[in-house]
Amino acid sequence: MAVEQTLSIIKPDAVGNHHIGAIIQRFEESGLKIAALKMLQLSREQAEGFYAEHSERPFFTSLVEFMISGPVCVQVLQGESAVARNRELMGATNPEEAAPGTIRADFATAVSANAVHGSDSQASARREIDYFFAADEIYTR
Ligand code: DAT
Ligand code: MG
Repeated sequence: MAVEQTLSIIKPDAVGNHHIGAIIQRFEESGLKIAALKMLQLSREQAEGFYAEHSERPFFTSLVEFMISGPVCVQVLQGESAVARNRELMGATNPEEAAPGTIRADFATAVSANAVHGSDSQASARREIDYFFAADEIYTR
């Protein structure tokens, strides 16, 4: 096992439903450290660039509209196997398929409004962290 960093986003539905604190608590209680944290309103261009890998998918336009529908909370999580552990905490993309006790099972309302994003590999984590944070905004101690 190795210490990794991963990018997490609390999406506009969960921010709007006042779940920021409950979600961050799950990260911290699982041993994932918050190494960076910011709240921001994504521009359309930022959201399209972030989800560029999905640009040909039928849900791309609605995904971008959703991601810019309100502010998001973006954080870098750090810890042993952080990428996989965050995905476990999140649960399946579709909340109807998410295991009980996962963030998406408890806070998501639809596949299109599923409360959180998490990087799916160490390579995408590096790209996604760099997309939102400068090196001096990340506290690795
Ligand atoms: P994940 O967020 O679990 O990594 P993904 O990368 O496959 O899932 O898709 C990115 C986001 O796109 C997902 O969180 C919600 C949206 N999405 C995925 N599949 C969808 C679908 N069938 N209908 C509507 N939105 C979808
Ligand atoms: Mg994904």
